[in-house]
Amino acid sequence: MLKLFYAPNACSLAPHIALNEAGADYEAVKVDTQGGEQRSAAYLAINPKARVPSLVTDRGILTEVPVLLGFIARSFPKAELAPTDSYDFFQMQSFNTYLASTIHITYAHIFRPERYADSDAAKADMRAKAPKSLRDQFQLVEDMLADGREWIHGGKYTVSDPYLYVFARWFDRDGVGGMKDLPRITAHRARMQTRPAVKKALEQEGLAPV
Ligand SMILES: N[C@@H](CCC(=O)N[C@@H](CS)C(=O)NCC(=O)O)C(=O)O
Repeated sequence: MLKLFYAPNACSLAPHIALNEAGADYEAVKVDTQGGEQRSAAYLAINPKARVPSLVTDRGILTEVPVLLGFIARSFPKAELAPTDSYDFFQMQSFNTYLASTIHITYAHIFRPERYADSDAAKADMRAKAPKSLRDQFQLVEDMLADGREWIHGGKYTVSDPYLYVFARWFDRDGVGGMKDLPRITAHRARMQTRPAVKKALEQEGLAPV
C-alpha cells in the first residue's frame, strides 16, 4: 500500500488530494514539521532532504511534489488526472515545475528566509521583496485562466489543479500581502473546494476551506 508522509497545509496537500481523486488505497502519515520531526533520524531514513512530502511505494520512496503528482496520475490512469499525450503531459509537468521551482521558492523567501541568508537585514530584504515577485509570478497563472477555462490546462482537471490550490491557499498567510486582484485563481480555489476529494483531504489534515 502507498504511504504518504505529509504536514497539514504544506505542499504535500497536492499529492494528498491527488491520491483521493485517484481513489487510491493509501495510508497518510502526519509529520510534525513545526516540531522538527522532519529532522528526526526516523524521518531522515525515509527522506534525507528533511522535507515533506514523501511517498513510499512498493518499489521505493519518491520525493518532490511534481514527481509524486506525475506518479499518481500515471499509476491510476482510470482517474484521468493527466493527459495521455506525451507533449501535453510534459506541458502539465512544465506548469508543475514552475510552481515548484519558482512560486514555492518565492514563498520560502517569506516563510523560511533562514534557508537563504543569515543576517536579519538580508532576511528582512527577502521578505520585503518576495510579495511583489510572487504577485508577478501569479499573474502568469491568472493569464492562463483568462479564456474562462475551468481547470488550469483547459476543460479537464489534472494534478496541476490541486498543486495550484495549495499555493492559492497560502495567499492570506502572514507576510504574503494577500495577493489581491487575482479573481480567476481565487475562483479556481473556490471550485477546488467543491470537489469531494479536496473536502476529504482538508478533513484528513484538519484544515478549513479558505
Ligand atoms: N522541492 C520540494 C519542496 C518540499 C518542501 O519544501 N516541503 C516543505 C513543506 S511545503 C517542508 O517540508 N518544510 C519543512 C522544512 O523546511 O523544514 C518538493 O517539491 O517536494
